[in-house]
Amino acid sequence: MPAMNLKKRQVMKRSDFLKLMSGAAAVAAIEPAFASGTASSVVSNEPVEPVSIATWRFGLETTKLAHQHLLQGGTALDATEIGVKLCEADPKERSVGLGGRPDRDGHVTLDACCMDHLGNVGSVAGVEDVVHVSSLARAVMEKTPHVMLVGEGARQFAQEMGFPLQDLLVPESKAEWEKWKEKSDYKPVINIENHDTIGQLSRDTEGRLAGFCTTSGMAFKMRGRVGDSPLIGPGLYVDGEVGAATATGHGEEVIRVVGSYRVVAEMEKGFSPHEACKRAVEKIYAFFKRREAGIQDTQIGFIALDKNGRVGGYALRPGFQYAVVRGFTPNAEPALVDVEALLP
Ligand code: SD4
Repeated sequence: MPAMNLKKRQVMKRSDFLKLMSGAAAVAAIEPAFASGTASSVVSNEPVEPVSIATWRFGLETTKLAHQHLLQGGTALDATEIGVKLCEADPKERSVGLGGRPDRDGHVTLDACCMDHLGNVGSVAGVEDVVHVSSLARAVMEKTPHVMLVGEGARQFAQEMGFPLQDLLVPESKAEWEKWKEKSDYKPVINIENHDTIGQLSRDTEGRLAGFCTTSGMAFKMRGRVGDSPLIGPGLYVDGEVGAATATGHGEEVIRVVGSYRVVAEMEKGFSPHEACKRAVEKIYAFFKRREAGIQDTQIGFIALDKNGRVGGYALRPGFQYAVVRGFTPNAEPALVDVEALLP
């Protein structure tokens, strides 16, 4: 990282930072990293300001949890995984993990991926019976020679890795599906049906970036349909030397422009996270116009975090929000940000 960027960074003395840590275990957890200076892109011993950002209102809880972990010296990858798992385990969140809405045949199938600052990636798609598909994606990344497993093979891998298997269809989602079957009308409802994918990005105290994206995808999708969320490039992208981005909304449109990668590429050109997200949304809109496709049922939102800790977001339509928390204050409360939109 150029020295100039370091000056801009909000830093605190290492001794002060360690005082914030609770006990020897926490100190031990961060001490080796400070001592060895293993993070390739960090040239200072000062801790970097930790930041976590996540899509939608439930990000208030997931970023808070991640931030607490970051303050204890946790890695961006661990902290982000801990955050999104909270959402996956909540049966009231109807588009992520347990309680996710099923496909048109009544099967809940989950998609997830993760990426770290070094370019390690893992992904799973169309997985049944596994709540924590984020952790399964990470297991693909860390324990296999591959980067993506799908369907029955991913479920089998989960079983081999000791992930508990359980039915993910909760009565409320089943009832919604049965009601939907009366008409079988596939029509996403902006900011209601499509609002629950969680994409979360974090920067840890060594300046490392990581991200996760996890979802049950579009409600009542065709069996076998895969959206953007498990795809490295469209749903999530992290470049440890530039920044990270993730997407929510209508996956088919995000895939078309390789959305999250596009956001990171725009940041690499020098655009702020906000501007980079805006440019990706504008590209999606341009593709709609080019194809003369109907846009009325579509919502897309991007969030981004750059290497210097700046954050931003942008959406196709109003209603998208993200949660963000930063700094060295223990138990800091995340803020909820209403995102600017391209269309009224
Ligand atoms: C998908 N992008 O499967 C997901 C859905 C989503 O907020 O993000 N909903 O297309």
